[in-house]
Amino acid sequence: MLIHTSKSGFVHPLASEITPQAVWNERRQWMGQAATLSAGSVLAAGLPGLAGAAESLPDKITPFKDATGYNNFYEFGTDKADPARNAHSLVTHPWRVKVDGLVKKPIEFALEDLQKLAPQEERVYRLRCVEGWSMVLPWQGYSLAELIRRVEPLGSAKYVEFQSLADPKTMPYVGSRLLDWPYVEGLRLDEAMHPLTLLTFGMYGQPLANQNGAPVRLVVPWKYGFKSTKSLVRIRFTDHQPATAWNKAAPDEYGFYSNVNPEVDHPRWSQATERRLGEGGLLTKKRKTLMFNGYAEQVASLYAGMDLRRNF
Ligand SMILES: Nc1nc2c(c(=O)[nH]1)N[C@H]1C(S)=C(S)[C@@H](COP(=O)(O)O)O[C@H]1N2
Ligand SMILES: [Mo]
Repeated sequence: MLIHTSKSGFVHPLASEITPQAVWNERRQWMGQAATLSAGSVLAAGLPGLAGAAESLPDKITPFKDATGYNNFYEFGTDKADPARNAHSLVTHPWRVKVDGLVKKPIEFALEDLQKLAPQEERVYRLRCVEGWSMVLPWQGYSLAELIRRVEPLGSAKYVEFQSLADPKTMPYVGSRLLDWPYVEGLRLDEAMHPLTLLTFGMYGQPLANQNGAPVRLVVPWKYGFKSTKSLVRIRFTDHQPATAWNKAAPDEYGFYSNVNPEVDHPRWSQATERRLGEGGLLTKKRKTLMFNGYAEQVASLYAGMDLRRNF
């Protein structure tokens, strides 16, 4: 079985087809054990460079009901239960995604064609919300780099902007003054090209639930959750840093980079620890937040020489 477990994250490719739920559940149990075991054996081996690992518990997949019942999707309300309650109104068929800006081959995809652009695989990623909770989800998709290579960015393209749908008829809070709509996020081109950056169509062996950003979203696992734009309709290549929704709303609180960093606090709270969804209640011991959410080995080099306190 092709499972590759690294010290700080785990990614395991599988057949391109989305697995039926029953088979998936069975395999999931096995995977959970494998993930736990390997975290244990790394500790037993006493490998260097793992400071703090002893205090971090092994990851388990977050229960489906937590992943689909506790969400941020402000287009559908600000309470964590609002997206699950309200996102049934989102219409995900037909769906188109435009890819344009500074590229040689701009294109508009029908969702079905975008889904088939590259083989999809399952990736188990941690996602850490800037508000202090986290989860571990089995996503399905392919590296965004697959798409980027096909549109051939021009030499002048330095950033990528991601736009969510903003349809006031189906998204009750679009038009409210919560944020400047549409929801926009951005990455540097090299961040967008990083193999961990996932163009995501499914989770738990199923198409994405509406509240999780159906029918296609981004997942950038080493950054705070708000960088992972839901319900994407446009991907645009630019020569300047995109003005992002949260950065515009509160520039001192939500920086453009927003890499998970336990040493750089949010102005209103510490980022040193997190609560894992599905792991008991408010009295359960918190987990240590890991640098780059545990993906430092893969992504730290993207930020070599950068002051991560200034570029928060
Ligand atoms: N369009 C859009 N995308 C969004 C958000 C949002 O409000 N609107 N919330 C973000 C935040 S703050 C987080 S933590 C994650 C949550 O993803 P999940 O609900 O699948 O856990 O989605 C991100 N993507
Ligand atoms: Mo978040």
